[in-house]
Amino acid sequence: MDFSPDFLRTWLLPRPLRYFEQVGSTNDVALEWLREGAESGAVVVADEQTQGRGRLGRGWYAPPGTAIMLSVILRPPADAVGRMTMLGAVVVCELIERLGASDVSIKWPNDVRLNGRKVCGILPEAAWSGDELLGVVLGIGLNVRIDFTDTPFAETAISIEPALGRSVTRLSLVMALLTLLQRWERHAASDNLFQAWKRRLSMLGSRVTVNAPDGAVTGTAEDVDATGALLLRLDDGTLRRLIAGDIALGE
Ligand code: BT5
Repeated sequence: MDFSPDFLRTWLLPRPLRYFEQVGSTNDVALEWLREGAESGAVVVADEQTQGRGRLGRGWYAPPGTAIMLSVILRPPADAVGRMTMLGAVVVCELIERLGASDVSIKWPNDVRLNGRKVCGILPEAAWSGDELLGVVLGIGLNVRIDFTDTPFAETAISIEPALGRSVTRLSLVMALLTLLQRWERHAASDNLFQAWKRRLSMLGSRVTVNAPDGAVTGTAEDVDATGALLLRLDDGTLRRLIAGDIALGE
């Protein structure tokens, strides 16, 4: 077994861990825990999710024993709340680069790519009590050894082990990920984080189509701003600022 919840629990102290062999969604557990008053840095890990969530009602695929599914409770300062996707993406990029991978990039807004394919998805979700922000749950799904053959993701997804050609334990990955997260979290509002994110973006200068909430828009991905928004130069010369949406490379 390449994962030990008991080892992780001790290593994490004083921060608490909730571990599940099987759960609906680690983000749902963490959001509930946050509302019950969980401390910052509390971690939820599952070996399998039955209701793993992506954005916009999409699902997340990961058979048991093959991936990292984790949610961390954070209480970022107001100026860093909008930076949680950026934070997660930079942390995961550094993690994979430290394993020796060279082709690691970020597809705006929330995919980490290895060799041009999605290796990780990031899902930050905030919990509110009226107008008061209780905190944020940062959900991370990382493919370690998922066999995507005969799945709908065979051409678009990748896992760390086959890409690197060697085995890695999920325990060591989770510990390294949480260590990097703790290090970067304090600098979530900094220009350093923004630059670390921006230089890994794969599509600046390329022609892209973004499925924005109000419909698809095509243009050149000119830049990003410090909030993480994408600045898209439309064909009529105007600049459109997009804060969320899906991006499709090419026309
Ligand atoms: C994401 O959504 O990429 C965010 C995924 C976050 C998953 C984590 S796991 C721990 C925590 N608990 C949860 O319930 N969720 C978080 P999005 O950008 O909407 O991408 C979802 C899409 O990626 C799906 O519709 C598929 O097309 C594709 N996909 C699903 N599983 C995948 C995988 N393992 N690897 C690569 N692509 C996948």
